[in-house]
Amino acid sequence: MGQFIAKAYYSHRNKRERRLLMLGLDGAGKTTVLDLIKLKEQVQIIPTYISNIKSVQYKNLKFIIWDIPDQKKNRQLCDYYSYFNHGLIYVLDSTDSNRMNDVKQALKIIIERMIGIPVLILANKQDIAVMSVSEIQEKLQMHTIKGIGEWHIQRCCSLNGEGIYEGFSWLSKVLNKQQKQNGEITNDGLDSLLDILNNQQKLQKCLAH
Ligand code: G3D
Ligand code: MG
Repeated sequence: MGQFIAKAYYSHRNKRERRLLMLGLDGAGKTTVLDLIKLKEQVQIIPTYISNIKSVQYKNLKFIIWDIPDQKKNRQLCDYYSYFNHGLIYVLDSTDSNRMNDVKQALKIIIERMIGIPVLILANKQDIAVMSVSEIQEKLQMHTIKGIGEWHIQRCCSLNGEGIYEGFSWLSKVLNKQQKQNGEITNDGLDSLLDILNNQQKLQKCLAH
């Protein structure tokens, strides 16, 4: 089955593909963000049997996004992150000031593992927010994280789409700029993806705990 999945994946691959992780605490709005883009951009779900990996076309880029359900419960999944190393979309709930320390910790852990990765922070639920972007910026202290690359905090509301496209636009610009500087991205890390595909049981076990 692994071979079949890999074949299906290859057929969807193109040169401008970028593999992104989408993280955030439970309830932050990750799935809502992806559903919104899916509706507007006619998403094509990769025919793999891994849940929550979606392919989203955005302008000249194809994003392969892995929406990980609950990072806190799934620390073992960190082993699988390396394939999705072109960018990080971190969704946070702008109404949840009590958990900003958890967010700060989670960002630190992931960014220190993935030095220099561009980070788009979606400050979601701005329709009912209790924190503004400048307050969020103050709480997160992003510049103090070791190995931080380019980052941006985007205010947004994934219920009505406000700010989501501006955020993706920022990320596209950074990724296109990096491509100009570093040349076309090669298929590095493909082995890691195949590992993921071939270790379904192990992955499901991680997700279940
Ligand atoms: P997750 O995938 O990060 O766990 P979800 O989060 O996408 O499932 O969203 C959790 C809840 O937050 C959902 O409500 C969803 O509708 C809501 N939500 C997501 N984005 C926004 C937003 O921008 N504004 C507001 N007001 N709510 C939002 P339910 O009621 O289904 O739990
Ligand atoms: Mg979800």
